[in-house]
Amino acid sequence: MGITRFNQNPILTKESISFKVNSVFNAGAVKFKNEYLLVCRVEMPTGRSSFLIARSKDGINFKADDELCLTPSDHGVFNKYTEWGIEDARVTKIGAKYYLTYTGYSKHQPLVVLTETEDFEKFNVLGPISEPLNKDCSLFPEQINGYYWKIDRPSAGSRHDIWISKSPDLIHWGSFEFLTEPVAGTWEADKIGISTQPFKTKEGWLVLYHGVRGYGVSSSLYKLGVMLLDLHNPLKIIGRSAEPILAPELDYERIGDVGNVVFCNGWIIENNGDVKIYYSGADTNICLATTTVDYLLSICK
Ligand code: BMA
Repeated sequence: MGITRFNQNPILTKESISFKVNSVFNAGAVKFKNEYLLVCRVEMPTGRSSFLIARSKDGINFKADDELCLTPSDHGVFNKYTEWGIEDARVTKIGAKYYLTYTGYSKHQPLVVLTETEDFEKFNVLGPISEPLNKDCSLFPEQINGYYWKIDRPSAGSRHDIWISKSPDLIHWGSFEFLTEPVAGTWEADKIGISTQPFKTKEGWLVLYHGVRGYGVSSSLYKLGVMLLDLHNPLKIIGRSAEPILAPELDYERIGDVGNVVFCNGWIIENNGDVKIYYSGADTNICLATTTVDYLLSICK
């Protein structure tokens, strides 16, 4: 089966937006009231990003709203941590609420911000749930052993590893533990970070992640991989793809503001096991690729 790119990619570009933006990319994805929602990152002409919702009945044809849903200045007392933009939302439904975890960017450098919503109209900013330098955070959709769990990617010197931590209330986090690291000499040699919200299968928690390999003086190649974490103890990795499942190949993935990037922070998994991966090419657009849960599980083995 494998991964199939939608033949009319990209599904959203800056031309799809009714106001002036530099780019639309890196969308969180969720089903809400029989609609597919993408919480898109729009980089404004200033170079600072905000979030804009795009909606669809079929998961393929999206229409972007006319107004931003969340901006850096909506962050009240936390504005100082989002002044340079908010980026790359992951959306996790826990109980009746939806939680957005995303990068707040400012002179303090990137950190992870948490915001909740029940209707994707009113957003309640809960504030930073990490110190800088941290990005690529996703919440697990349910409590495990009595705690909420998150996965994120602190950067410490030259290390860009994935860590896991726990919380009794989603606000106060502790029990920080290392999960996994880049693999020397491979496509994911320099950095890794989680892509999607974890999805529960009988065999474990399935997650997409990105792997980065630097080349030349200042360029990086971003590709996607998949891993499977133990259902009862996500600190145990059951399997991880040896090869990338998606890599920049086509013009819309190679050419753009940041070339040779496929980056993903949202997927939607249908009841029949079909998977819609929303990803961005070259930090410039939003694309769709499809696969199945069974295929992703098969390559984790
Ligand atoms: C990462 C993030 C993403 C971006 C990617 C590739 O560090 O900042 O927003 O898509 O780099 O440029």
